[in-house]
Amino acid sequence: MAKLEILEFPDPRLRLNAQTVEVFDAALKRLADDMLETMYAAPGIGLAATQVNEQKRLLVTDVSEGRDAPLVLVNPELLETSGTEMCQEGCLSFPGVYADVERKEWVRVKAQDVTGKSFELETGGLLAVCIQHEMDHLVGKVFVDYLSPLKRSLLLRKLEKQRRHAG
Ligand code: GNR
Ligand code: NI
Repeated sequence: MAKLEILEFPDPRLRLNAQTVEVFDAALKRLADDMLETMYAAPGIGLAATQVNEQKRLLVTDVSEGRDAPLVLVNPELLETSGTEMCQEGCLSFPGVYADVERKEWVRVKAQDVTGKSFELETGGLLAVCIQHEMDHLVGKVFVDYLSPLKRSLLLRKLEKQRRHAG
Protein backbone atom coordinates (compact mmCIF):
# COMPACT_ATOMS: atom_id res chain seq x y z
CA MET A 1 0.00 0.00 0.00
CA ALA A 2 1.07 3.57 -0.52
CA LYS A 3 -0.01 6.94 0.69
CA LEU A 4 -1.07 9.24 -2.13
CA GLU A 5 -0.75 13.00 -2.48
CA ILE A 6 -4.04 14.86 -1.91
CA LEU A 7 -4.69 17.75 -4.31
CA GLU A 8 -5.55 21.01 -2.58
CA PHE A 9 -7.77 23.89 -3.67
CA PRO A 10 -7.44 25.73 -6.06
CA ASP A 11 -5.79 22.93 -8.04
CA PRO A 12 -7.72 22.87 -11.35
CA ARG A 13 -7.63 19.06 -11.36
CA LEU A 14 -10.20 19.14 -8.54
CA ARG A 15 -12.65 20.43 -11.19
CA LEU A 16 -12.34 17.43 -13.53
CA ASN A 17 -15.25 15.09 -14.14
CA ALA A 18 -14.45 11.45 -13.33
CA GLN A 19 -15.03 8.63 -15.81
CA THR A 20 -17.13 5.52 -15.22
CA VAL A 21 -14.99 2.58 -14.12
CA GLU A 22 -15.23 -0.28 -16.61
CA VAL A 23 -12.23 -2.42 -15.71
CA PHE A 24 -12.22 -4.09 -12.29
CA ASP A 25 -8.63 -5.27 -12.13
CA ALA A 26 -5.78 -5.47 -9.62
CA ALA A 27 -4.83 -1.85 -10.33
CA LEU A 28 -8.31 -0.68 -9.28
CA LYS A 29 -8.11 -2.73 -6.07
CA ARG A 30 -4.71 -1.24 -5.37
CA LEU A 31 -5.97 2.31 -5.96
CA ALA A 32 -8.87 1.71 -3.55
CA ASP A 33 -6.46 0.32 -0.91
CA ASP A 34 -4.07 3.25 -1.38
CA MET A 35 -6.98 5.70 -1.07
CA LEU A 36 -8.08 4.04 2.18
CA GLU A 37 -4.55 4.26 3.56
CA THR A 38 -4.37 7.92 2.52
CA MET A 39 -7.78 8.67 4.08
CA TYR A 40 -6.90 6.97 7.41
CA ALA A 41 -3.53 8.71 7.58
CA ALA A 42 -4.91 12.19 6.79
CA PRO A 43 -7.07 11.57 8.90
CA GLY A 44 -10.41 11.86 7.12
CA ILE A 45 -13.76 10.08 6.88
CA GLY A 46 -13.86 9.97 3.09
CA LEU A 47 -11.78 10.42 -0.04
CA ALA A 48 -12.71 10.68 -3.72
CA ALA A 49 -10.40 9.50 -6.53
CA THR A 50 -10.49 13.05 -7.94
CA GLN A 51 -8.60 14.24 -4.85
CA VAL A 52 -5.68 11.93 -5.64
CA ASN A 53 -5.64 12.89 -9.32
CA GLU A 54 -7.42 9.79 -10.63
CA GLN A 55 -10.38 10.63 -12.87
CA LYS A 56 -12.38 7.53 -11.92
CA ARG A 57 -15.82 7.24 -10.32
CA LEU A 58 -14.45 5.75 -7.11
CA LEU A 59 -14.76 6.87 -3.50
CA VAL A 60 -13.80 5.42 -0.13
CA THR A 61 -15.25 6.20 3.28
CA ASP A 62 -15.21 5.07 6.90
CA VAL A 63 -17.33 6.95 9.43
CA SER A 64 -16.97 4.30 12.17
CA GLU A 65 -15.56 5.14 15.61
CA GLY A 66 -13.06 2.31 15.43
CA ARG A 67 -11.90 3.27 11.91
CA ASP A 68 -12.41 -0.38 11.05
CA ALA A 69 -15.37 -0.28 8.62
CA PRO A 70 -13.96 0.73 5.23
CA LEU A 71 -16.44 1.17 2.41
CA VAL A 72 -15.52 1.39 -1.28
CA LEU A 73 -18.07 2.69 -3.79
CA VAL A 74 -17.37 2.38 -7.50
CA ASN A 75 -19.68 4.12 -10.02
CA PRO A 76 -22.02 5.39 -7.26
CA GLU A 77 -25.47 6.66 -8.26
CA LEU A 78 -28.09 8.33 -6.07
CA LEU A 79 -31.36 6.44 -6.56
CA GLU A 80 -33.51 8.21 -3.99
CA THR A 81 -33.15 10.87 -1.30
CA SER A 82 -35.31 12.42 1.39
CA GLY A 83 -35.20 15.34 3.79
CA THR A 84 -32.51 17.95 4.22
CA GLU A 85 -30.14 18.80 7.06
CA MET A 86 -27.27 21.16 7.73
CA CYS A 87 -23.92 19.66 8.52
CA GLN A 88 -20.60 21.27 9.31
CA GLU A 89 -18.22 19.96 6.67
CA GLY A 90 -14.51 19.92 6.20
CA CYS A 91 -12.49 18.71 3.22
CA LEU A 92 -8.99 17.32 2.97
CA SER A 93 -8.48 19.56 -0.09
CA PHE A 94 -9.22 22.61 2.15
CA PRO A 95 -7.20 21.80 5.27
CA GLY A 96 -8.27 23.52 8.48
CA VAL A 97 -11.48 25.23 7.34
CA TYR A 98 -15.11 24.22 7.94
CA ALA A 99 -18.52 25.41 6.79
CA ASP A 100 -22.19 24.46 7.10
CA VAL A 101 -23.64 22.83 4.00
CA GLU A 102 -27.18 21.62 3.37
CA ARG A 103 -27.41 17.97 2.32
CA LYS A 104 -30.03 15.28 1.93
CA GLU A 105 -30.78 13.58 5.23
CA TRP A 106 -31.25 10.10 3.82
CA VAL A 107 -29.98 8.51 0.62
CA ARG A 108 -30.35 5.28 -1.31
CA VAL A 109 -27.26 4.66 -3.39
CA LYS A 110 -26.43 2.08 -5.99
CA ALA A 111 -22.75 1.25 -6.52
CA GLN A 112 -20.32 -1.51 -7.40
CA ASP A 113 -17.63 -2.96 -5.18
CA VAL A 114 -14.00 -3.19 -6.23
CA THR A 115 -14.71 -6.51 -8.00
CA GLY A 116 -17.60 -5.04 -10.01
CA LYS A 117 -20.42 -6.57 -7.97
CA SER A 118 -23.46 -4.27 -7.69
CA PHE A 119 -25.02 -3.40 -4.34
CA GLU A 120 -27.39 -0.89 -2.80
CA LEU A 121 -26.95 1.10 0.37
CA GLU A 122 -29.52 3.03 2.37
CA THR A 123 -28.15 5.38 4.96
CA GLY A 124 -28.54 8.64 6.87
CA GLY A 125 -26.43 10.69 9.23
CA LEU A 126 -22.73 11.31 8.65
CA LEU A 127 -22.33 8.49 6.13
CA ALA A 128 -25.06 9.99 3.92
CA VAL A 129 -23.41 13.40 4.15
CA CYS A 130 -19.99 11.98 3.38
CA ILE A 131 -21.21 10.03 0.34
CA GLN A 132 -22.82 13.19 -1.07
CA HIS A 133 -19.61 15.18 -0.41
CA GLU A 134 -17.50 12.53 -2.19
CA MET A 135 -19.92 12.17 -5.12
CA ASP A 136 -19.64 15.94 -5.63
CA HIS A 137 -15.84 15.60 -5.93
CA LEU A 138 -16.38 13.06 -8.73
CA VAL A 139 -18.12 15.75 -10.81
CA GLY A 140 -15.60 18.47 -9.95
CA LYS A 141 -17.70 20.08 -7.25
CA VAL A 142 -16.42 21.10 -3.80
CA PHE A 143 -18.25 22.10 -0.60
CA VAL A 144 -17.40 25.80 -0.84
CA ASP A 145 -19.41 25.94 -4.10
CA TYR A 146 -22.55 25.86 -1.92
CA LEU A 147 -21.60 28.97 0.07
CA SER A 148 -22.71 32.53 -0.62
CA PRO A 149 -19.99 34.67 -2.27
CA LEU A 150 -19.38 36.44 1.06
CA LYS A 151 -19.07 33.26 3.12
CA ARG A 152 -16.90 31.69 0.47
CA SER A 153 -14.45 34.57 0.29
CA LEU A 154 -14.17 34.68 4.08
CA LEU A 155 -13.47 30.95 4.14
CA LEU A 156 -10.88 31.15 1.35
CA ARG A 157 -9.10 34.00 3.13
CA LYS A 158 -9.01 31.87 6.26
CA LEU A 159 -7.56 28.99 4.20
CA GLU A 160 -4.79 31.29 2.91
CA LYS A 161 -4.04 32.50 6.42
CA GLN A 162 -3.84 28.92 7.74
CA ARG A 163 -1.42 28.06 4.94
CA ARG A 164 0.84 31.02 5.73
CA HIS A 165 1.00 29.92 9.36
CA ALA A 166 1.47 26.24 8.45
CA GLY A 167 4.07 26.94 5.75
O1 GNR B 1 -12.69 14.07 6.45
C1 GNR B 1 -13.71 14.62 6.04
N1 GNR B 1 -14.65 15.02 6.92
C2 GNR B 1 -15.92 15.44 6.56
C3 GNR B 1 -16.72 16.02 7.55
C4 GNR B 1 -18.00 16.43 7.25
C5 GNR B 1 -18.50 16.25 5.98
C6 GNR B 1 -17.72 15.69 4.99
C7 GNR B 1 -16.44 15.28 5.27
S1 GNR B 1 -15.48 14.53 4.04
C8 GNR B 1 -13.86 14.90 4.59
C9 GNR B 1 -12.83 14.19 3.74
C10 GNR B 1 -12.87 14.75 2.34
O2 GNR B 1 -12.44 15.81 2.01
N2 GNR B 1 -13.46 14.01 1.44
O3 GNR B 1 -13.58 14.45 0.19
NI1 NI C 1 -13.58 16.59 0.29
